[in-house]
Amino acid sequence: MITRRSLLAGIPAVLAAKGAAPPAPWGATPSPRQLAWHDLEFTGFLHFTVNTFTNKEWGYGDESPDVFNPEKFDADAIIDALAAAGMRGVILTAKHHDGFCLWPTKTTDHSVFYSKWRGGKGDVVRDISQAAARRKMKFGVYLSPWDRNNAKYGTPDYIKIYRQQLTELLTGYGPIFEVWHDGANGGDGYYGGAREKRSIDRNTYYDWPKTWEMIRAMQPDACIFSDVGPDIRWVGNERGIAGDPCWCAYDPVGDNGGPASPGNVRAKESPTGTRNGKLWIPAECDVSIRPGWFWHEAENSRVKTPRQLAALYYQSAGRGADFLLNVPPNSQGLISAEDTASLKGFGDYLRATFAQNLAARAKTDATHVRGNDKRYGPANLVDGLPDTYWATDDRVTGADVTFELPRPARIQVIRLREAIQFGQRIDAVEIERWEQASWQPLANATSIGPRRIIRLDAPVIAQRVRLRVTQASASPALSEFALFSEALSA
Ligand code: FUL
Ligand code: CA
Repeated sequence: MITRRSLLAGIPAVLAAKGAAPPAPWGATPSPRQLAWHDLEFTGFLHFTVNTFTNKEWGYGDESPDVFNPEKFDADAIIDALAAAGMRGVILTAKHHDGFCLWPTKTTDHSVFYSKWRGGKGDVVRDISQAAARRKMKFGVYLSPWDRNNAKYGTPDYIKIYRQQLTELLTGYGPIFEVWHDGANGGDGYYGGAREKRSIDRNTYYDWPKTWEMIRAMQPDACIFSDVGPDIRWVGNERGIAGDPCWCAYDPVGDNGGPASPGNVRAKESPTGTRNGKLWIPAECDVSIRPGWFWHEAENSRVKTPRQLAALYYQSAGRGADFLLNVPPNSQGLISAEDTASLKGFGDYLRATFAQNLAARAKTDATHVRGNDKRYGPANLVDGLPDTYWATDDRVTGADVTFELPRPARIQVIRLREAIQFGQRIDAVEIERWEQASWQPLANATSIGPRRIIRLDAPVIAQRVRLRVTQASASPALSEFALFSEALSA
């Protein structure tokens, strides 16, 4: 009898398999929850609390809950303003350093429940999470570890309270995509009337590993953000600017060279990450649309313009980080007209610029294709599909792809994406255009990762473009090469 086994016997495994196997992952690789987070690219931050009414950036914790009274609070209007900019997620300060909770928590009387707002029946966390869900935006929470109101702050009892607050937030408001732990910690505060300075040991006080285990159990898909990850790292500045290069791998080190923890990190490495690092902890760029994190009337004329937001987008999302833009609701509980206009202008710019990939119908040709197998061919770079990629054989770490566009095009923005499920493999690329019978340099870049967007100083006209992978730590695997002409509005 002829069996399948006997037919295959003696045929080398590579030939017996259908085509070449995908590349083996190299170095640190993202988890599924991190892959989903990378796809968000641009998210919003809402800083909102008693400070919005007291004109402060850091509340002392002695505010009367009644000062919180956003009479026209409209979660749908807030979410609409963020969605108009193209944001795909939103993170709310459920509790800032003042300790005032925007939901009716059972853990403290410093909350909306004890305010006159909506007769104590209001719940900002509920309303924002539901409005986000209606708009298909992901919802996340910021819960300040430092609590300047709580009498127990500095004792082990406060850690129980903090975890109880997290439990309320992570079990009561649907799916959470990101949990944000601020590094600012300790110092003076109201502390239940003690009005004193309290210092904690940043490495040990919070027992973060245990808290993170609890978050995993309650919301396994949530990414945990802090100065040191474990899923997402702070980029090391509050200006919204990632390093260049910006590696997704990052092995954090404490201020003094010892172990790192939230609030204790050697921040000079945060913008770039660690080439060859063991852990995949990509950067997030948090920055405010205004000078302050909270709304202040005096800053209404200092809202960043669409042009400034576009520059930040290229310096954050364009370097493979996520762009987290803070837009603080005002004391009425709405996004001010200045911010709304700027968000809309920036959203229009993004939509117009990235609407059409000029390379989408290009003819592609590569110097190397993995196993000469079409499944890894260069057409995968321009098919608009995130899961298909061009790859080379394992031993090939330098290769070129040419793109022949149907007609000459005006190009100003170039976007590349690696197939990061296999790690961040590429160290450097060059991009050229064919001009006057030779290849002329157009742009170059180092780290790519989930995204590299290059904005040229001025538009160029080109019909033939060449991508050269000039340095790679492992055979390249890229899922996208796209060309755009920039919208003029920003
Ligand atoms: C900082 C905080 O102290 C600011 O108030 C703000 O929340 C910013 C995002 O993080 O560390
Ligand atoms: Ca593709």
